[in-house]
Amino acid sequence: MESKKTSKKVVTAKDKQLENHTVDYTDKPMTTRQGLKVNDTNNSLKAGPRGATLLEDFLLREKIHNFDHERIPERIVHARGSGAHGYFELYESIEEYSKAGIFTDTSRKTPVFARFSTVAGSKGSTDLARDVRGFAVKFYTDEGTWDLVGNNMPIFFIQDAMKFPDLIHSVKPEPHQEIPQAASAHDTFYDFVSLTPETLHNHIWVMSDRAIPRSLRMMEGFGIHTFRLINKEGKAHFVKFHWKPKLGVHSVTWDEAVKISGADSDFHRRDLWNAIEAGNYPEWELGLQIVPEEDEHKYDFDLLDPTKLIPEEMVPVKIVGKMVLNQNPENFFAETEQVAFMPGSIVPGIDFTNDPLLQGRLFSYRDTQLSRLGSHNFHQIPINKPVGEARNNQRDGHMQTEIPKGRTAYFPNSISAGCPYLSTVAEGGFESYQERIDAKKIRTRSASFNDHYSQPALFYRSLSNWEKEHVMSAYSFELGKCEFKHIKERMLYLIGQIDTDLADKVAANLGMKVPSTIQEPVNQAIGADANVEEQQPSKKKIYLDKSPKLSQANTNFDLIETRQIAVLVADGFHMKDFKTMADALKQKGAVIKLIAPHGGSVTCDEGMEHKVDAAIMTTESVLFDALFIPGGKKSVDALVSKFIKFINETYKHCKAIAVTNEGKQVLDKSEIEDFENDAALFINGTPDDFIGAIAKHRNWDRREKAEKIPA
Ligand code: HDE
Repeated sequence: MESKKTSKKVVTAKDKQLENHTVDYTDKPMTTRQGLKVNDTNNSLKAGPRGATLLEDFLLREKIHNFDHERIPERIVHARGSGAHGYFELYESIEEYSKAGIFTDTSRKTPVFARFSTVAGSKGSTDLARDVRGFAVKFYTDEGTWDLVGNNMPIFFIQDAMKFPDLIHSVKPEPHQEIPQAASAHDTFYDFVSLTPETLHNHIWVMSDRAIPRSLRMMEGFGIHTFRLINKEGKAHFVKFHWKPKLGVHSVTWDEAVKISGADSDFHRRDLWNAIEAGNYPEWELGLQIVPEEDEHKYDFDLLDPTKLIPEEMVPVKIVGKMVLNQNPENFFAETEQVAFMPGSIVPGIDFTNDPLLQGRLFSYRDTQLSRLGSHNFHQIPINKPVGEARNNQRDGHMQTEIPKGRTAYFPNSISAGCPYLSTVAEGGFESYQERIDAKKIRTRSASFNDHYSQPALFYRSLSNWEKEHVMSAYSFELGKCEFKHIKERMLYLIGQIDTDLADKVAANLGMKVPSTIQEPVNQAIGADANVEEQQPSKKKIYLDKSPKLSQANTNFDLIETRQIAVLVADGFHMKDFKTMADALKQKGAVIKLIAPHGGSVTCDEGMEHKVDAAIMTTESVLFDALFIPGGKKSVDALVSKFIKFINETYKHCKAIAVTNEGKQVLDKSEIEDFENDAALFINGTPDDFIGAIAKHRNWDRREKAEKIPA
């Protein structure tokens, strides 16, 4: 991972462009919006000190008028998000597949802006909702802007854009009472899901740990749809896009998610911001799954069906480059809020397929910007501007900020010598891929889209035991929050189609039985005249026993960079113990936080003062990855009474714990019983042991004992 210490910050063409739009008020007098210097912004103009305010007060009117209009509509989905700038660089040219500059020119550092988001919640909702995460990247390429607007899960809930409003209406707060916020655990969502079995695959991912990431920097990203890459000869290959995080894919437990939502609902936003400010720039590698056009029908699933992934064991992911996020936005609203992603923004060398979900998205994103940003000139907002100039005859409208020269705004023209002029394909003009089409116009769903059970079952089979347990608990929690028995029954039936053992366990938690059949056809997501029998989900197939790449148990476990280590200290803590451990952790890039019974500072046994990062009353164990308690009798005595919950919880969430010397006495007072046989609990252990356990993220072998801890 690059860091400020080892690398110079890369300044991209987009950085320079944004600088021209950035305003800095340092050492400057306040003015009105018209540039008039202001001498009082605290008192309105009145008829006498206690008299009525005068209509004449243009200063009051301007200030209040602006305030009245500060808000814009939040995104209908993905309202809650956090963004950052950075760049993308290519490792080696893949010109045999794509002619895009971004995929052929290894000397470029293409500027990017990435925005990560939850889907269902409002702008101010918690970061830790159980939800899909958006993973949208805007590449400001020399040939125009390319937006790869993906998610942190490789598949989607529905197969056709026509169903998107239904899906979103079902998961959003119920319309009569606007409850619940940022949560799928309610009846309308499960009513829809249980009647629409194509949702099952994405849904089981949402029940998995993927839906509660430890950090936005520790999740994968996926373009989901099958796209096309086009080379210079016009030859196409199908492609699926993957983002692989350097730090691996890691999650928190549901119990932590619930508590983090209370302790710091900006947890992910803060984590991304802090990492970048500290120079720990997050990185993802871009990978491609490439399928020759000739192989389109070779698979047991349809490549155009967005509810299906291509297992990496069938088509490996070819890593082609990396994205580094190295700069926080200057202003949240101007950049993160106003950024407008559109899957329709592509560049020569990349093209669409007929995936019916993708096709619908091509319309929606441009359209929604109008109600969000208020003008079709939204591409002129600095964050949305391409790095090259945008030049055409599209004119006027609200908030035109450019002054196009000349007397023509049409094409063809002779008055302006045909400018702006067209480019041939050889000159970089965009040409759509010439796909051969020979079909009847028809409103239906392809029968090749009918397999809704095989891939959720593959996903579940591929998980480790601890992941499976989390999935089972998530289903139980979510369905336990539903009121309608018939909805829960339908869901149990469908879960049973994925895995009978899973369904039985969830049913037991609900105090119900898995029905052997259900009355109504489970697929209402078809037309009134459709052949219901033909369109029922097809039987589960097993074309791959397991796909190990789908399990987080097989992610990277070798880094502890940016991991947050809570060190519990009070006056008199043992400096030598502390320094040995802290130096080793810092050397590996971990972040040390001193947590004390009070704020201010504490004095170690060598008489030095140390600034406290957080007092116990302002923090919680769930905000940290691991815990260290150095020795020092006086310190430990002061900790014992105040930190028991912190320690119990750290243990309960299966995190690494190290104590040295008298530090053990704090553990003795906790609910932890078995110190000896725990691979992530160290009494006077070496820093290397502790570091190894932190890198493993969690000691899931502890989970049975951990569950008994009352925290
Ligand atoms: Fe989106 N989606 N979506 N979506 N989506 C939006 O566009 C939509 C879908 C995704 O950080 C909206 O600017 C339709 C799949 C992300 O600004 C809207 C359909 C995937 C973001 C919209 C889908 C996504 C959005 C709302 C079904 C993963 C946040 C605000 C046809 C591949 C981008 C906006 C950001 C945002 C529509 C399905 C990802 C309304 C109609 C599949 C990451 O246009």
